[in-house]
Amino acid sequence: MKQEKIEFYKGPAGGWGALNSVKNTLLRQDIPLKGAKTLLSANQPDGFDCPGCAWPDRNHASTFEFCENGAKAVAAEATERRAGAEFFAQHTVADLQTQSDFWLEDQGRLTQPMVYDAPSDRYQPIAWDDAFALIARHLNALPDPNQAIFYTSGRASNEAAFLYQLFVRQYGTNNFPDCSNMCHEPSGSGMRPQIGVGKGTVTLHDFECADAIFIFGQNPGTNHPRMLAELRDAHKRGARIVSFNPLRERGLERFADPQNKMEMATLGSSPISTHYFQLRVGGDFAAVKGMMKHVLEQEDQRGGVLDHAFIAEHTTGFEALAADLRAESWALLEQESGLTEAQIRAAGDIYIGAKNVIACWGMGITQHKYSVATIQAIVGWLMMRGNVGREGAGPCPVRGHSNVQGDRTMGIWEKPPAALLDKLRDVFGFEPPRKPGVDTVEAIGQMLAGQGKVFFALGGNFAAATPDTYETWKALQRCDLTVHVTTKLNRSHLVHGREALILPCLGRTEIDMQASGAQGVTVEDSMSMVHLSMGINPPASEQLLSEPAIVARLAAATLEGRSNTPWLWLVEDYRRIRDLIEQVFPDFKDFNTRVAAPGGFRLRNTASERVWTTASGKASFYTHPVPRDTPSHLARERVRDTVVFTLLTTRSHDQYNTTIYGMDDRYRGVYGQRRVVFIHAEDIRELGMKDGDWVDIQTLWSDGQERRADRFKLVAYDIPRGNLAAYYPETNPLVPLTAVADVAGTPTSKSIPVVLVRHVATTGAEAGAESGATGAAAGALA
Ligand SMILES: Nc1nc2c(c(=O)[nH]1)N[C@H]1C(S)=C(S)[C@@H](COP(=O)(O)OP(=O)(O)OC[C@H]3O[C@@H](n4cnc5c(=O)[nH]c(N)nc54)[C@H](O)[C@@H]3O)O[C@H]1N2
Ligand SMILES: Nc1nc2c(c(=O)[nH]1)N[C@H]1C(S)=C(S)[C@@H](COP(=O)(O)OP(=O)(O)OC[C@H]3O[C@@H](n4cnc5c(=O)[nH]c(N)nc54)[C@H](O)[C@@H]3O)O[C@H]1N2
Ligand SMILES: [Mo]
Repeated sequence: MKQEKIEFYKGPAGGWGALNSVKNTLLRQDIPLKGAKTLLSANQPDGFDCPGCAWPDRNHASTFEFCENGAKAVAAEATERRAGAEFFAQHTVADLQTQSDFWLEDQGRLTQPMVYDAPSDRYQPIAWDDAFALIARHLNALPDPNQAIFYTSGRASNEAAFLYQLFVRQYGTNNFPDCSNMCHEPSGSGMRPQIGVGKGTVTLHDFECADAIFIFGQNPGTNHPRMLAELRDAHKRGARIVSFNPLRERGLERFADPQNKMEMATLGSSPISTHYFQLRVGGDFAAVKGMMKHVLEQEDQRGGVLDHAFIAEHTTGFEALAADLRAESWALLEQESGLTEAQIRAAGDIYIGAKNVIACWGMGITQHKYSVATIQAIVGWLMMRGNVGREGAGPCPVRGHSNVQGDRTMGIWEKPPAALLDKLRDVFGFEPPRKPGVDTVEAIGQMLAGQGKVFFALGGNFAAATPDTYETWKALQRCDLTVHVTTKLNRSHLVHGREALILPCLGRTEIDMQASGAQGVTVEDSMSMVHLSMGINPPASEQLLSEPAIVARLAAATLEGRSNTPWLWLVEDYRRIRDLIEQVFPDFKDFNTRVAAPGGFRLRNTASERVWTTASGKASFYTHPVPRDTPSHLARERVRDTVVFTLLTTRSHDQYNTTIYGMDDRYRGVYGQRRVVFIHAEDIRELGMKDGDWVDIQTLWSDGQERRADRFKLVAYDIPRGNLAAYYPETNPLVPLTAVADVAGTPTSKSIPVVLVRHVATTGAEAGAESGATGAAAGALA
């Protein structure tokens, strides 16, 4: 294992550091040559869509767009390593539970379907048909289809997702928790009633025309590296790039483009942010409200600031908002945002000085109790100067998983609109269930209550990604059957129901051969561009099935004699699935033809045309009070005679959600370790501790239940006082199931009230726990 160290990173984001890191990743996966070929195909006209993030690429036609973390995502899938039947014969599940999340995925690609055998506590091979029969038997034995839960992770293609929702609704439930519930759900919940669409309205072209780009709570250098090139270009044009983030993220500061020979040769780099506001965790609502107040005051003083024509013609609610803003106190806004009035006014002046403004946001905005209100404030702030539905301007929630937006478009939605259900009824001739289903957090509650009997996951890592880890594990273990469609071994396969299946599938980089030939699938990126993705590598094993094939065969087995959908015929040629998608969703008119064009096509986005499909037919300004009961508010108060901190959980540079690629977080200067907690130097002193000391983190929550994550190293960091940051998923045991965003139900993983206690070493073998993630705690359950 690499040496642990903490060392300030002097380089820019990207640059040689990125190239070096990719080289090491390929070597680790034993794939120097094939890896390189695979990488060249990502986001190319005839290649596959990068399984990394949902940031769009330029027409799928540019020269090779290098992206370090995209390369890591591809390499993880194209690895030469395999975890087949022999691997499972060698290890009991109890054995595997003691391994780290990093180790589990590092065993390589799964090669054949496996079923859990209780007497030997091992997974054993099972034939595909037997696996489908087993699931069908369980599903058909349930007294109520709502006792089955169907999770989706956002890598699933449109074709897989469409078939899946159709199957599950024919089976009889809307129980569709998905990763989006933990991610951008508040963006949809906030914007849909407000402007009629739950997606961003901007395109890459708008980025070329923006005069100011505000980035709230997002770390593109790690999570959407291709966005940096866009920001760098905007900066060069003279656009203002304004970041709001409690941490000083390297990718928001400087960037060297690995594509730029000059920058690489001279070790040059370009600045990204022109302004950086280091607000406190959860302070965005107050900061945005402050900017709105400033805009209004400027209008009152000198006029010509608001877009009166837009407000009059297109919106409702402005008068109420204006009255509320006028009455708002600067003292409260300062206290809650952690910024000074002068700083907020300065940010407001940048906004006023820019003709076209884009607002981007990520998990730093969505994973809070007041996320929906904050998003509605951001959109309202944009609307004050007509920055919605106009070239160069608009809201841009930057999605995570590469097809999470498409999955929702396809109907992976636990609260489906009646219009979607009516359409499914008309096209497929069945009566879809009308009762809303459960989201991710509700699903855990349902399983805990013994009312969730079958848990099926199309991808993802439910056991590690969700909050309140040990409660979630109990929930999964109460099921009669847990099933995971997956590419690699992960925690969720080891925390299983009475019976359990692992169903290995093709990855997006692989050739998907069906009766009519090699198939492409479609995905929708963060800017509503829909395009084809064709795998180019031979499958990791001959026994893998594609996700659409798995869903179709499961549907045929479960609904035998009850469904008139020709499941098996559909997967012979995915164009047939796309024809059905077109029948259900009019926006996909001429789907097969349009998606064949290079770069695909953009789905209609009514808000970007200033057509408001809302209840009032207009866009709405909402008035929300500044929250006073956030953990930040508690911060720096003393409870049990110690300081209460607000903990945010985030991603390191070497991970993809629960998939840990390595133990470094280069841009934050952390090497060879993950159990660190970033903290202000003065706070360390106040605790009577020193940099590098070990602490246990404990949650303060009203239910009095103990929640803790032990043995984290204090790292003095440039972070506001009273705030802490640590990596997910290690910190998920700290997030209470009941800590969710208003309206959206998203776990508040960016604001957990915690206290720090000095760690007392108990065993000499603790170093083993260092290797990452929830693995170390697995024993706690047994
Ligand atoms: N390489 C890689 N790429 C990924 C992923 C990955 O894990 N690895 N995950 C994918 C997924 S599913 C998603 S959703 C996205 C996630 O991408 P991001 O949205 O960037 O998610 P996080 O890493 O959680 O980082 C959130 C940022 O918000 C800041 N922040 C935290 N709290 C606050 C706050 O209260 N206010 C403000 N203003 N900022 C705050 C943090 O300091 C951090 O910079 O990335 C996607 N792309
Ligand atoms: N504390 C805390 N918790 C969080 C977050 C946070 O910031 N803080 N972020 C939340 C967010 S934004 C998200 S999106 C969720 C992520 O939640 P999930 O989407 O459930 O988790 P992932 O880690 O992305 O899933 C990784 C697994 O997907 C499987 N996989 C990979 N590729 C494929 C494929 O092509 N097909 C199939 N079937 N399986 C595949 C692999 O087995 C891999 O182990 O986590 C959430 N949880
Ligand atoms: Mo996400």
